Amino acid sequence: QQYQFPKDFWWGSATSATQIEGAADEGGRGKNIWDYWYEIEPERFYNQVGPEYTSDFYHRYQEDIALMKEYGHNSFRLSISWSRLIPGGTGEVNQEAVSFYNHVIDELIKQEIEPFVNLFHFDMPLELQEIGGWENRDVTDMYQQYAKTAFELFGDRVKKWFTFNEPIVPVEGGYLYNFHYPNIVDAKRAFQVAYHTIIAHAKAVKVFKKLGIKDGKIGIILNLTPSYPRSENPADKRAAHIADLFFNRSFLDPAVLGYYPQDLLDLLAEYGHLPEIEGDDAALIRENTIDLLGVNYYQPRRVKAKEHLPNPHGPFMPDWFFDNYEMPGRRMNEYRGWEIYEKGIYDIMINLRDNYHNIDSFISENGMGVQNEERFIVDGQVQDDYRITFIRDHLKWLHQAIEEGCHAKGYHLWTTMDNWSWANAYKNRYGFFSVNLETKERTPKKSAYWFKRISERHGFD
Ligand code: BGP
Repeated sequence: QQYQFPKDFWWGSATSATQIEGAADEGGRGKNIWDYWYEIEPERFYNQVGPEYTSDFYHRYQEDIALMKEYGHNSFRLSISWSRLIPGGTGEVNQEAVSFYNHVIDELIKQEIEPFVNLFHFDMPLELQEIGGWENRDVTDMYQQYAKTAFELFGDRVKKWFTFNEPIVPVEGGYLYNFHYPNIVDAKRAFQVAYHTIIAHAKAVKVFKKLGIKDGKIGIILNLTPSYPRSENPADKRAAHIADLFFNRSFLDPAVLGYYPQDLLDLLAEYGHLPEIEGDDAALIRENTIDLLGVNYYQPRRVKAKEHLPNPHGPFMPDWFFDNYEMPGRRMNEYRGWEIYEKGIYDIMINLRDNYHNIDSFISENGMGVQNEERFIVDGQVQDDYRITFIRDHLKWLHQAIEEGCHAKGYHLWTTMDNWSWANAYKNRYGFFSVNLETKERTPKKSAYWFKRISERHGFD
């Protein structure tokens, strides 16, 4: 066949705890910021549906894992809910949570599906947000303790670990652009949050390496958005470079290379926005780089030089330095409003090969959100040919990257079954399996059958 992938390629899908578990008041789980935000501002959530209303993986994990097996998954990403494992974020470990995650992990292994476990997916325990969240450096120590607890409890069976999913998103959402709690607009605080996230990450990597988990790999999952300039003119290129520094390299460089881009530090220093740094931090970051990078890719960023200069008295924002730009003729996922540009996945991989010592990586999220997907149901099944095309076209570019020597090891779709997604709740459906939200019944979409075939054949024509 034309698109042959390696025999040990990881085929699967990705989820996160808050988006699938449900059982928010069960099993001794503490509250996280999403429970709280929904309590105080339900109108921010699409159709006012909150995080307690999910596909109920907490009770249905056996059925879900059986579906993954049946539809060709050899790997699956989930996250641990910090506030379930350690309610309040620090102190006693919740034994009911230990037992739940043990059952899930054992069931996956029994079905020969490798668990990929992430420690933090946007779900800060409420008590820790109340003492400042990632702005408070003490929280990085509490996170390190949480990570250590998880490694010790599950590291005998879980070999692929991730410290964070898309750590730039809580920075953007919570401290710059108003779509995550605590929805503050303050770049100085945003950069402190970003910086402490890297410190927390490095501390977790350090403890992981110290524990010496047999065959264990530690990584981070980043949403990389290639930043394409409108033109080759220097002002457009500089705008794209700065967007890349803020939104990609602020995490990619320290996590993979062990240091921040000097251009980024210079820029922040020039505007008086460097975060507070402690003496040994540089060594901590340098000595604790990752083994494996998860790449979430949905869409690129198109950038042009700023047309209207910002008000120098207004608050400092990353977009002082660039304007987003809608490329004429771009193709859109009209059901979600995001650009579709499959080659972005290849450009990311080539960049990792050439500038990030060809680190082992995989696509940890890629997918197509669709509003009102019920309209595509025929005879009880979602006919998601658009999703099949989307996945296939991205896989073709990933295949090309592998042919050219990139160390891309797998592909996980976002997501397994349709899930609750932050403020968008159930607006955009992404899953291989649709979920009837009343009865919780799962139904494989057409794409699930297609994916089973390609994972069994390790590729397609
Ligand atoms: C990614 C997140 C996921 C999920 C996905 C889809 O950025 O890691 O948690 O939310 O985006 O997002 P949405 O439902 O807003 O389309």
